[in-house]
Amino acid sequence: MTNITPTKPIQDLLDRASGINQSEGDERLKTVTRDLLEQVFGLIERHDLTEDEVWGAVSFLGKGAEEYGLIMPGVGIEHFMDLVLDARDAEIGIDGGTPRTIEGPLYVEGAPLSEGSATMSENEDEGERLIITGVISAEDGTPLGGALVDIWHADTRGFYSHFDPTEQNAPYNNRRKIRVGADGRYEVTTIMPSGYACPPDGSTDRLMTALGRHAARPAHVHFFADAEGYRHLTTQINIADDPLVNDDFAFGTRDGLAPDITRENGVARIQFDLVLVSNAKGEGARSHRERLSA
Ligand code: MBD
Ligand code: FE
Repeated sequence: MTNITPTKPIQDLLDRASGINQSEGDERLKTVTRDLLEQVFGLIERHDLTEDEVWGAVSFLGKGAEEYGLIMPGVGIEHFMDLVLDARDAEIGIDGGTPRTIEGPLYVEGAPLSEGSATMSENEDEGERLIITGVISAEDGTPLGGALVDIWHADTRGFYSHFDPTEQNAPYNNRRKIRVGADGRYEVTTIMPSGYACPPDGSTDRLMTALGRHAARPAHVHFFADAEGYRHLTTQINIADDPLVNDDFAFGTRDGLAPDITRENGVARIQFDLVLVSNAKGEGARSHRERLSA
């Protein structure tokens, strides 16, 4: 193992490469870039990486860039970010509310909005009928009238509208926004989703296979929730009886996010209440990541 990274010529190279000694440019970007490069230099030395390994990685990451939205959750970075946000919240005395969990890459802006309740599935899908109900409230239980929930999930084959390789999903199928009334209550009638599997032989699938892992998620339903004066919440519920419920390739399952399912007359029901935290101690806005808008 070589160890030239700490030497003066390499430290100078890092300064020059990151623009750290230039007066122009963005200070924070320079600082982070310098550190990133130093980590990469260190990595190359620590593991005696060969030229072929370095270029192989670059070419994988280049091709994988198209699937970065799947690779990020797959390698746990998106879940790690949730844990970091939790820790930052704890530092400013915020620890309540419904737990956050990963957004994933398959949200689409602009779903139809309705008041109080919605039917989510437009396609003829021979699945199990599923009704999800709940109340959006503050930590003290006060219903948050006027709050907005934005809900999205896959179909019975695990495909999402706008990302369906078979193009059988109508636009915004299984995507709805609901504005709740004074009682804070929402209700959606939909069809039980299936779990998601990464596109076969795509970068993420290949990476997971190379790591000896699988590339699938348990069935789940995504939620955004927002109310005036409250922190944004990004979360999901997992379908509790899915065999992968505790083996999600994206690490999205958290305590409190796999509610009980009751079944009667061929209809599955899930109650999922969302508790939002006041923004008095911190804004807690939704991330500004790139999102598809159809
Ligand atoms: C999904 O549906 C998803 O929610 C995540 C996080 C990753 C891949 C597919
Ligand atoms: Fe998903």
